[in-house]
Formats: sequence, structure tokens, C-alpha cells
Amino acid sequence: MRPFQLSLRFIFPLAVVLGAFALVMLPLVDELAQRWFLRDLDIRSQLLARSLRDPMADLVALQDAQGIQSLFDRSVSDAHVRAIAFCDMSGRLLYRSSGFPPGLGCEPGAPQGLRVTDAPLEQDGITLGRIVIAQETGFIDRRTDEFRNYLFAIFLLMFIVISALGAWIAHWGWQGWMQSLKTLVSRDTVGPGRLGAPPAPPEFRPLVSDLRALLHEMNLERRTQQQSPQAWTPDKLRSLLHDELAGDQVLVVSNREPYIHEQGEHGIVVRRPASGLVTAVEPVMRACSGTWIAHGSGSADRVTVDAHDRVPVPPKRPAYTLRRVWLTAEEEQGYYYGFANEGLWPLCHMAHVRPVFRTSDWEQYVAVNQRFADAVVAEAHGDDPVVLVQDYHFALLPRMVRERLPKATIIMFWHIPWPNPESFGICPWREELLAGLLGNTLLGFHTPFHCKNFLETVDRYLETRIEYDASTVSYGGELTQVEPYPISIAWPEPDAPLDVVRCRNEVRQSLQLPVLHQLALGVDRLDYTKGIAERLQAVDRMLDQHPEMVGRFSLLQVAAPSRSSLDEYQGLEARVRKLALAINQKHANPVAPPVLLRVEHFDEEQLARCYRAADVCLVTSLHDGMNLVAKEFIAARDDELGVLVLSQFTGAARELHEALIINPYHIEQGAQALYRALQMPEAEQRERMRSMRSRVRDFNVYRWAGLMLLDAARLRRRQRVTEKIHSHSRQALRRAS
Ligand code: ADQ
Repeated sequence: MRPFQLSLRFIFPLAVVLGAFALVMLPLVDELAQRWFLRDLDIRSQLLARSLRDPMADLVALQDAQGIQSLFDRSVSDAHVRAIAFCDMSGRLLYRSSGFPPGLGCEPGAPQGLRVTDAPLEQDGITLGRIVIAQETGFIDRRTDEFRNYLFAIFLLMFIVISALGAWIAHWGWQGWMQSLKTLVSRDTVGPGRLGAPPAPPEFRPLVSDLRALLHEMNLERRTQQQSPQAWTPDKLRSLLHDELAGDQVLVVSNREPYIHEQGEHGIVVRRPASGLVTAVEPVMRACSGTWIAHGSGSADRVTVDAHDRVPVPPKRPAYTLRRVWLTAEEEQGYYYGFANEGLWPLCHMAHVRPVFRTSDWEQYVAVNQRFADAVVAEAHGDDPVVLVQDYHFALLPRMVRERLPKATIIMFWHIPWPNPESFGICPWREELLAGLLGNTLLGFHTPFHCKNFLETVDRYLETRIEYDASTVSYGGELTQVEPYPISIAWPEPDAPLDVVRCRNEVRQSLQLPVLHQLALGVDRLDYTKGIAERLQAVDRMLDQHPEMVGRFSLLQVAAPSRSSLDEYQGLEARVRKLALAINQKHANPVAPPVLLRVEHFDEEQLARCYRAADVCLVTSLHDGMNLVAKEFIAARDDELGVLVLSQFTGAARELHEALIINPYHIEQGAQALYRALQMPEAEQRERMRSMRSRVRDFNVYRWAGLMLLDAARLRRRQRVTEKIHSHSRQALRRAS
């Protein structure tokens, strides 16, 4: 069918061209043929006249009318000659052949269907008169018609032959191309282990990499669609774990623990940290009932664990085990605050804070990674657990675990951006970090851009074999798959949604704001990458530009203290507080301060109320892997109202196109977007919010985890098959020797 369609595409223009050609050509050909035939008649007339000249001269001199008549009648027997006459010099008709047509004489002009020519008759230099010859022209039309028909037939034949030839070429060409394409496609879908595949045909070579990239993207897209995003629920994730990783043990490693036990005034309290990572990974652990290994940082953590440093969580409905690892103050200082947060964090974020690298911090980082790797090995029930490693605190751990558990499937998700090779290159231990990360079976980033940066960095600093099309790195005989998995949130359960109007009123009341007061919201860890200062400046600028908004609008900024022991963070808190104060003084009014700064940790419900109460959510990160606050705001808005102002430098901006996207460094742009958000008609808010809600609902955290685990299961199966093949070949070799 396809070659036929292709042929039609060729034949139709050909028919048009040939048709147009025939339309122009046929009248021209008619005219030309007529002219040729007439010229032919004239030449024949001349010849006849010449052959008559001598006998005629004698006969005219003798005035032998009978002889002339007989001469004329003999000549008229020629196929086309109709009549011959002789006219004297005065134009009198003296002699003519028998059957001379009426209307024909010595005067110029000829009746219909005849062509008349004349030739002078001379003797001894004296002109005696003119021989007039009339020839029939009827045959010219007949012959011209015949000629035209032949020509038409030739055109038709040409058309048929060229079309058939075209169709034939299209058919075989298509088949050949399809075959080549199929070879390429099948090589791409087979995946990274496609070394024995034949080379691409020469005509495809310039296209190979583009085609593969396209196919890879299509594969990803198809895979996404096949997973039917709507279907991603905790149950689906659980059943996927059951089907794909049945009986396999799942271990999570992260620095931050999902539940912190603190010694409070009235006994032990459990706190959940403000962390995007915890928000994302917790639902996975609930679904798979594994073990989460994390740093026990709470003041009551030690008293709540059992003899093996384990505690079942969540405290109210335990679903999995938390295994705590203890760190000394020195270790925590060097590994966490030092190398991870003063070194790697600024190294990976473009927020204009210089990374600090100290050898002592690095040594602690190595030691703590080893400590956590030991914990993984200790918690593993078999030799091939699935290990999910979280974030930049554990870049070395994957290789350390790989060395002890070579069959383990190690999946790591890097929650922060990955910089370009030049930026990463300033790290004195770049090779060690990259080698550690290449101990992973699967390494995930938020966006394809981060994956690309990582592959380029590896390419720059390590001796590896990189397959860009398949997104794999081969290092020391091991393969690491590098893929984007945009993280998300758990879509809220619909059983007890908070009423938006109630939240609006209650939050305004608690902040002592009028009922109709417009409210923007910022929720972040107090971190310099989040662009909190830039956000406050945008508020200030907006109030400068629209003084009528003073007293009618406020920003509620909830900033959870974070890494407060670091100078950079203390300085940030001081800057933010100072800025908020200055803005409030500048735009002082009797109704409400423009900035309501709360440097504290809000619990889940408090946050949910704030998300619902806000007219606008401001996410102005200078650089952010994803940013879950943007998605949490969207998920909370079941009334489909509220506007999200989102920094272009977040991973979320790649997905939430209906937000008002801004460059947070451009304060005026932020101010304008804020004002526009506050003025946005409800219909537009609804349209934007509805679209973003459907995306976040479908692309939720279960999908994030599910896709990663599906890929891990696939790689795990492949690894098992490879191992079997190797063990068979080893046995065969042994038998042979
Ligand atoms: P974070 O930098 O921690 O995470 P983010 O994605 O914004 O950033 O998540 C913050 C989380 O903490 C959200 O769940 C939010 O509700 C919560 N939170 C923030 N402030 C809070 C407060 N004052 N009180 C209570 N809770 C608060 C890293 C990367 C991100 C990436 C995540 C997940 O930096 O880019 O999105 O991991 O991969």
C-alpha cells in the first residue's frame, strides 16, 4: 500500500506535467504540420509548373488548345492536383483542364479546400502568361489529425512507461529503504549490547545519529505512554514491584532520614524534614516495604531504634524499616556540611556561590560513604539486592557497594542539577567522584540536559566508552545507563480535601489580613539557590510600580532553616531578614506589611492550607534540579485557581509550561509577572491550572519511581542472562580442557 501511495505521489505530478505539455504542444504541432504540408504542395506545384513550361510554350505559340487541354488533363491525374489553367498577361483565362472548378480563375484567391499557385510562362525572355495550378488541401487536415493522434498516443505511451518505471523504482527503493531502516531500528531497540549488528548502509550514514536520537526519544515517549500515566498509583507501584522485582530486596540510602525523632518538652516528637528527596522517595518505600538507610540526626533517634539501629516507620502505620547510621560531629561536619554542602552543592548549582574544597572534608566524605556502603552490605539479605541511592552525598558509595556485591542492581538518583564539564572540572576529586558514580547500574537525573552534561563530563575526564544514542557509559567492563526521570509528588488522596474558601479565610485571619487581601506564597528551604532575595526584590519593585497594591497585597514567605551552621546560610538568613524589614518599612501601611517572613518549618497540613489560601505561588530559584513546591501548589489547587510564577532555571519549568515563566535575575520581569498573576482573570487561571494539574497528576512520583524500577528490572534481567551465558561458557571451557 505504501509503495503504491508513494508511486501515486510521483505519477500524479507526472500526469499533470505531461498533460500541460500536451495542451501547449498539440496546437503548435497542428500548425507546424499544416505549414509543412502546404510547403510541400507549393514545391510540387513549382515542379509541375517547371515540367509544363517547355511543352506549354510551344503549344501556346501554336495556339493548340486541344494539345494544351490534353497536357493539362494528363497532369491533373496527379493525386492532389485538381485543376490547371493558363492565363495571359491581361489576366484572361485562355486554357484550362477539364472539370475546372467554378469560382476559380485568374484572379487571386482560391475557393475553400484548394490551394492555388502560379508560375510565369516565358519564352525567349518574353512572358507569355501564367500557369495556374490548383491543388486540393483536404488531405492536409486528415493527415494533421492523424499526426496529432500519433503524437498523443506517443505521449500516453511515454506517460505509461515512465509511471510504470517510477512505480517500480519507488517499490524497490521503498523496500530497500525500509529494510535498512528496520535494521537500524532493530539495532536501536535491542539496546546497548548491539555490538554484532551490521553497519548502517552508506545512504543512511549521515542520518544515523539523528535517527538514533529520534528513536531513542520515541522509545522513551512510547514507554511513557505505555505506562499509562493515569494508572500510576501506590497500588500500581506495589504490583509492579511484585511483578518485576518479586522477592528482591529493596534498600534505600539517603543522608536525610524520612522521620526524625526529637526530644521535645513533653516527650519525644516525630518530625518530617523539609526535603524534596524525602517527599519523593517516601511513597516508594511505603509501596515496597524495604529498608531505608539514613543518617540518624534527631536528638531522640538513638533511643527509638532497636539493637540493630532499626525503627519501623511511619510511626502511626509502619510500612518499612528505617535503619539509622550514626555519625560523629566531626564526620558530619566534614562529609555533610563540608564536602557535600560547601563543595558539591555550589559546584552543581549555578548560583554564584564559590565551592569550597578541603582535603579533610573529602576524607570524611570518603569515610562516611564507606560507612553507608558497609550498612548496605550488612542490611542485604542476598548478593543481589536492589539499592536505591539518593543524591550527591553518596557519589562514591555505588562503586563501594559494587565491589562488595557485584550482582547488586544499584540505582542512583541525582536530585540536583549536573553542571557542564568545565564547571565540574574545578573539583579536585572529579575523577574519583565520576568513577564512584559509574559503579551504578542506572543513574538518573531530572532532565535530559543534566544527563547530557554528565555524559560530557565523563567523556572529558575519564577513559570510558560512551554510547550517546543508548545513553550508556562503559567503564572498567561495567555498563551504566544514564537516563532522565523527572521527579514529582504523590498526587493527593481525594478522601479529605481541605476546603479552599475555608483555608483562604483561616490563613488570612491567622495572619491578621483582611478577607480580600491578595496573598502570594513562597515555600523553600532557606537556601541561596532558591532566589528568595530576588523574590523579595520583585515584590518591592512591583509595589514601586503599582503603589495602589500597597495594603492590598502581601507575600507570605515560609523559609525552613537549612544548613544553618554554615556561614553562607547564616549570611543568607540575615540578608533575607534585613531585606524583608527594609521592604516593610519602605511600603509601611496600616493594613498589612508587604512581606510576612516566617523562618520556620511548617507541617504538612499548615503547608497545604497555605497553598490553598494563596492567589499566587512564587518559585524563583536561581537553579533547581526540579522544585517540588511548584508541583505541591498545583496539586493542592483542586479549585483550579491560583497562579504559579516559575523560574526558568528549575527542572519543573520544562514540564509546567502554563506557569508564568520568569528569569529570577531580572527583577522587573519578576515584578511584572507577579502583578500579572495578581490581576489574572479567573477563566485564564482555570485554563492554566487545569492543564498543569492534569500533567502533575499523571506524571506523579509513582511514575517516577515506577519507570526507574522498570528500567532497573530490565537491566537486572539482562545481567542475569549475561551471567548465565558466562557461566555456561566457563563450564564448557573447563570440560574442554
Ligand atoms: P530541595 O532543594 O529540598 O530538594 P524542593 O524540590 O523545592 O527542594 O523540595 C522542598 C520540599 O521541602 C518540598 O516538599 C516542600 O514542601 C518542603 N519544604 C520547603 N520549605 C518548607 C518549610 N518551610 N516547611 C516545611 N516544608 C518545607 C532537592 C532538589 C530539588 C528537587 C528535590 C527532589 O534541590 O531541585 O526537586 O530535591 O528531587
